[in-house]
Amino acid sequence: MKSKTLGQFIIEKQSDFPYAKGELSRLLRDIGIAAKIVNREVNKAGLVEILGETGETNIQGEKVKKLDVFANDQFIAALKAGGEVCAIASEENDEIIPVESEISKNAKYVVAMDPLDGSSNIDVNVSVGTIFSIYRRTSLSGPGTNEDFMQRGTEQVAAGYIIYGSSCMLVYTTGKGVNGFTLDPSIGEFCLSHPNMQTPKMGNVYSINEGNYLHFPEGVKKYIKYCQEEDLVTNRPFSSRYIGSGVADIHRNLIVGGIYIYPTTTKSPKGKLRLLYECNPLAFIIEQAGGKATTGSKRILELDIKELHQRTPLFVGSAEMVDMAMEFMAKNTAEKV
Ligand code: AHM
Ligand code: MG
Repeated sequence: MKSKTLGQFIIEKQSDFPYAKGELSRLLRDIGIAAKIVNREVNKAGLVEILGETGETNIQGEKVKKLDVFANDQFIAALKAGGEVCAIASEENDEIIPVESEISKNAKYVVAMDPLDGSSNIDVNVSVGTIFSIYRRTSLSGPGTNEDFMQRGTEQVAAGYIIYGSSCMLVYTTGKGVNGFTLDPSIGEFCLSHPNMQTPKMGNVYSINEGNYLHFPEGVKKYIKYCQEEDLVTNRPFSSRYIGSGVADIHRNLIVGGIYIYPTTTKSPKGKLRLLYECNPLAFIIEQAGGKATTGSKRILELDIKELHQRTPLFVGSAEMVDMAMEFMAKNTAEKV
């Protein structure tokens, strides 16, 4: 039987939102369109002049890659053309992008995104991703403002990611479970391949950049040692798997069970990952799939946000593994975040 396309699925689910007039559905459709264009370019990246750096550095102090810029431009263009957003925040832009146009004058939503996550993997043919988060605007009219983005993760209306991997997948939630769609290149449509995704309560994979070990908090160091110990009952040692593309690492762990940690380090005392467009959307998805996402002591979705590019440590994945890692953190109270 042919599986449902993303478009068909979205229309069917619209009845979950009795007051919805189709705007959110159209917004998700716009994201799907940009994702297909980015996927096309990622697939032929070695053949066209799109690998490498632009020569610029972004607000995060990171070197900007050509594909970062391409993906950013595609998502912004699709969102603007769709007319459902009044502002966009992106990892690639220091400030928000207010949207002012005739078609967006009644737009209810704002979108925060990391257009191409896992930048260090772009040039080496390893999976990268896009992360997005959708909020209802809090301002009343006109182009959106910075304030529209200063909402807790619990206020997200929808969130998702696209993984440009051995196949291209779009995974999203609107707060009623998580569904995954695989791009069928023969028809150019995302088709429902992973309905109602649930992450195992317990897994045996841990994902962390162990090169930073010496700079980790004591609780994380002890948890890593715990993962490496031999114990038949708990099936340890666990396997270490770290791609360096957060979307790919978290997607794998979502399916097979595991924990992904990006803690504070002495180099990045607030953590590396950004709350608005990386941690909140990923946390929303993982919680909806039955997992947990915390800073090591607090729930990610309940954090207050004060800055667009605010960073936070992240412990995310199978609920029992996150609980255990948090216990190790709590025993080292000085390091609570
Ligand atoms: P990016 O948005 O600049 O790509 O940074 C986020 C990425 C995550 O995808 C990944 O898990 C992590 O940074 C890797 O960082 P590191 O190279 O420090 O391990
Ligand atoms: Mg990123």
